[in-house]
Amino acid sequence: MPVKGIKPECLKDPLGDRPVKEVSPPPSQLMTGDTYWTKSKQPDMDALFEHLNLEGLLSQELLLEIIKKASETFEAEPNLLKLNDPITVVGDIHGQYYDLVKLLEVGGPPGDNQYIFLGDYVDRGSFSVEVVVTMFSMKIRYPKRLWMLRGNHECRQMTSFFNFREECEYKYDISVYNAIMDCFDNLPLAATINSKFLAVHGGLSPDLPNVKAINKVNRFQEPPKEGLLCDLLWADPLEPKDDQPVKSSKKTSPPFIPNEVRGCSYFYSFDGAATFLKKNSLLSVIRAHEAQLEGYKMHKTNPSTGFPSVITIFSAPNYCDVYNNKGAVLKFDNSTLNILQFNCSPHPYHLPNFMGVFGWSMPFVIEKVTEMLYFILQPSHGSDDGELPELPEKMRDTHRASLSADQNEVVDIATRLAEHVRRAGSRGRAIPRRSRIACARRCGRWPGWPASSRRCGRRTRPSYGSRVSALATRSLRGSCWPARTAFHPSWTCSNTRPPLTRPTNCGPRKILQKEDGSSPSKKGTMLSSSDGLCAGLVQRTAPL
Ligand SMILES: [Mn+2]
Repeated sequence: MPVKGIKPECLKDPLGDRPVKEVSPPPSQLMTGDTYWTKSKQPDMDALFEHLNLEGLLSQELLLEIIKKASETFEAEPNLLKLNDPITVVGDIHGQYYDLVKLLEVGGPPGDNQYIFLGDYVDRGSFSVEVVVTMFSMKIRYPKRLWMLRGNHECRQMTSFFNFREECEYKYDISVYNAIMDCFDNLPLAATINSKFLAVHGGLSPDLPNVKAINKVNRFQEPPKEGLLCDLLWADPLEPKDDQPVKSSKKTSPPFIPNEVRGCSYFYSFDGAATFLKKNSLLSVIRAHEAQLEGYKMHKTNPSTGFPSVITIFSAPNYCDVYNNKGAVLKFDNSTLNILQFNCSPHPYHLPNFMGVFGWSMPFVIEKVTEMLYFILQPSHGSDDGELPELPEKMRDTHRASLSADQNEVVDIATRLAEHVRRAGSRGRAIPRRSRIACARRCGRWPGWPASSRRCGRRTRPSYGSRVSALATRSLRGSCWPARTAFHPSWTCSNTRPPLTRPTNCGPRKILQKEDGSSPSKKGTMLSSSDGLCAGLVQRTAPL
């Protein structure tokens, strides 16, 4: 049993031959209620972080207890939370536990600072379970200081399609997954901050005339493919196209158009957002749901308030380990909006789809054995024998004299095979042409291979290296890789998703100079909304 207050006991290294010594070995024991709960029956956050940082797991009993407690807390909350500053707003996390730890450092300790998370805690990254455990534990510890909204990934359909379900089954089992899904059904959907900002994962809906309507939704369910609940989780702001002439922006655009990128829900236009904001006396919609290179994006400024109509915040730096984007959080304090950016943190590596190293290396073995068998079974051409080089004299006289006739024959075959391989290689044809049927049979039998290699009629199979990278693609389950946007699983994939671009209207600097022409301060830039609803907007970069 681990003893309270003492560093978790780690796996031993009796021979001292671990190749990467600067990485601590994982804890040898599961965390149980004895070390997790303090005397006052609160989660011991320090002990939990220490355990999870080392890739420690929890006992299933404890994990289910945490999920149940958090679930009960969420269930008691309304669909629409009413919050006030000071508060820090956080966007998508996507299973990037080690970046969440960094985020909490940048934003300040969760007990001393109020936080609201806008959803998408799971999928994509390999540490979604750790993110969920941390978030739920913080919720239990600080129920009125930490708030969690539902994102479009917090549902059964997305987590089965992406990798969270697989991760739960790999690290724990399906009962843990089911308990987490039931808990996600209880998450609230949106929040108002200072009655001036609407915080939500995706955005607005044609079925949302006013914010109060959010409280009328039955949220305790798997989100449907359409309707208000779907739109709050899925909608995106419509971005004006670069080639669009300026004059057309004066015309009123339709408030909502179908969102073909996501395969469900809508794009809400600037006019749609501005109308909604005015009707509800709101200043801005703060949402997550879209990766941003700078970690945030200020969408089109509303001329009547001088404030961006929509702000996107994204808190998963170096998203999917490939985007090289910054993460950011918004800090509201004293009606001032601060943007804190942060970079990614190193994390342990997992093979795609939590594949074991044996499963991963199996295709290598099969490839080599197939190649070997092919050459052994290949009928030899008479002419080849004559062309084979003589064995070195020393080998013939000394070594081969000690072998039996059979053994000598084996050596002959091996020498001939080696020569075949050498010649085939020099002709650029390591693996000869094979019949379609044989290829189909062979490729079709190995479930670990990505779909592309099952396509037959290829002259040669793609190398294992390319199959491994294709597996990485499959692990992200996007049709193109890296997948730019999460799309509804019911959607048929194509390579038409929009690229991740540098925000065009993102700088508070830009907005500021447009609004009042004053020069930016050294620490950042200030923006005041014309009606004085929000005193300022400051951008600062956290020390990285
Ligand atoms: Mn999302």
